[in-house]
Amino acid sequence: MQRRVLITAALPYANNHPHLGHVAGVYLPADTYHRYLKLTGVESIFICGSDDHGVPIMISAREENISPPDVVKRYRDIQEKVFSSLRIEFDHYSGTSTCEGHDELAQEFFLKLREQGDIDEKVTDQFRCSSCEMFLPDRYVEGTCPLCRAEGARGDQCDSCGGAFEQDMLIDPFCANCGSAPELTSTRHWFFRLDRYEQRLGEWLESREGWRDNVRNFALGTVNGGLPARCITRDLDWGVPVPLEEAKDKVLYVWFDAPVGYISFTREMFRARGQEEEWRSWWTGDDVDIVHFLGKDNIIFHAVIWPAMLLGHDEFRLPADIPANEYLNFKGEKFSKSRGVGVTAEEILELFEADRVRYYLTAIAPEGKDSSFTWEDFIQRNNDELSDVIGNLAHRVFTFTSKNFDSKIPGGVEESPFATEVFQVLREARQGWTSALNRQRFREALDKVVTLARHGNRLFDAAAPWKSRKTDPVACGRDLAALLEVVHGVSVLLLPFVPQSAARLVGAFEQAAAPASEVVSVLGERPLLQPGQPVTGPGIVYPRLELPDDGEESDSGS
Ligand code: B3M
Ligand code: ZN
Repeated sequence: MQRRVLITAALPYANNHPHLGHVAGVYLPADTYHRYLKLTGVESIFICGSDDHGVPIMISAREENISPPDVVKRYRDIQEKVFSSLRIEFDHYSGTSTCEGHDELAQEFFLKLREQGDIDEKVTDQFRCSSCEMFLPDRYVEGTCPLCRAEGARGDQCDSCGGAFEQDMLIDPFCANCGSAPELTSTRHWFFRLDRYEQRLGEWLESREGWRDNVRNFALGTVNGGLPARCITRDLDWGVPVPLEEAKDKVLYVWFDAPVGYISFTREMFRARGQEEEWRSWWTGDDVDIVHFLGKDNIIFHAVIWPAMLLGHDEFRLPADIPANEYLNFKGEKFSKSRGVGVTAEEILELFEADRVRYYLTAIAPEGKDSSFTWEDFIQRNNDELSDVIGNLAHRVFTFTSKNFDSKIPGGVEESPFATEVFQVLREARQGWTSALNRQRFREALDKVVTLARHGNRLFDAAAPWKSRKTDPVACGRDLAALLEVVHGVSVLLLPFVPQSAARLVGAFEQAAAPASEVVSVLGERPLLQPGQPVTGPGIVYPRLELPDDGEESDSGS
């Protein structure tokens, strides 16, 4: 049975500008994977949207004196614009506060779990600020650390000594929002009994083959360490209402409703297309692999808590894979818009084409470990690889064809040791590329393409068609036809990574080859270009780049 794939990318909070760390770790790999699947004929959908609930969004709204939906709208527009400039193309981009039926589905999860005894109630004491009229989540109550006496401890932890303690132990607590002293106030909350899922989660995680070690080991370690009940309600007025009479002023914890968005957004998309029930087959079908892309700080939610919710709800499939990435850093620090560390997607896109950004972020993808963005490296990888290896190969082969063969595919690839070598190199590249992409190893897959192009340049040098043109025109045409096959192969294999520029390269072969989706699985198996058909090189696709002014400054340490 042909498999279908449902791809999700972690829902960005609707209060920040996507930075390159998010793009490199989550959205770009998910989009590349989606493009790869489509190119190879696998039916797949790509779902995302904004994570609209939670305290930070409420606080942003208060600070700016606007409503949470206004904050959400503003950031969702920014997100959609950034994603579309990067050619990250979702099949549906929604949002947890606007998606039709989202609240109800999240509530259904809550009620189902509660019915089967997975949810406990408890009354606890929490800080409440009477001037802000709200209970204060941990990061909004500050004070002096009871352990080391440092100021600036937050909620239940202290950054100075690294200690953790109960909220009510803080000395001289004050509301981070308005500065007044909060009062301990008792309040009732609902807790998800994760311990009831420990065994099933453990067995399931044990059986996950091919998952990234960081994801599986971390999740297994968490489960094996025992899962305490987690509070899944909050005293806030922004979020999905808790569906109980006795919890009128409470909402579901943002991490309880957010992953449900993956399902509610899928349903919304199909309903908008007039396919009322189609969503269900994507969430229940045995033939569907659900793949969640995310950053490492989200592993616990996707590999432990969300699967427990799905097991409890007992209707939808568990994720087939969770390719979580490590972090992309900027000068050794985590990207952070609020702390002014790094580059936002908007900033870099003002200076460079999307494909240049996509190329570099894939080339340094933080797959197995953290990686680091620097401007020098950005320029260098683009120049050394895209310009000097790939662009150069394409340019010299197209130019030679236009000058000497009237821009037509020469008379066919014939058997020759040279052609044999070319086809072997092409086949190996395609196989390596496929295997890496099936394992979501984007960096490795891209490297296969660059290596193929490098090989192509060496083969061009070895064939020296500028010499054989005079001494043996037949051999010259035969070798050039084989080299054109390499350029075509490189162009097709680049499509998922740098879609716009690769499409220009592939476009050169429009009349000489079948569409990329038809040839991608047979690259290197046989000649794919029709002799006598025109090929029109697109000119210089990857001109060399120069360091931007502020890039130089920001990396020279000045
Ligand atoms: N909103 C993203 C983050 O932690 C978080 C993902 C939700 S995915 C269901 O930055
Ligand atoms: Zn306050």
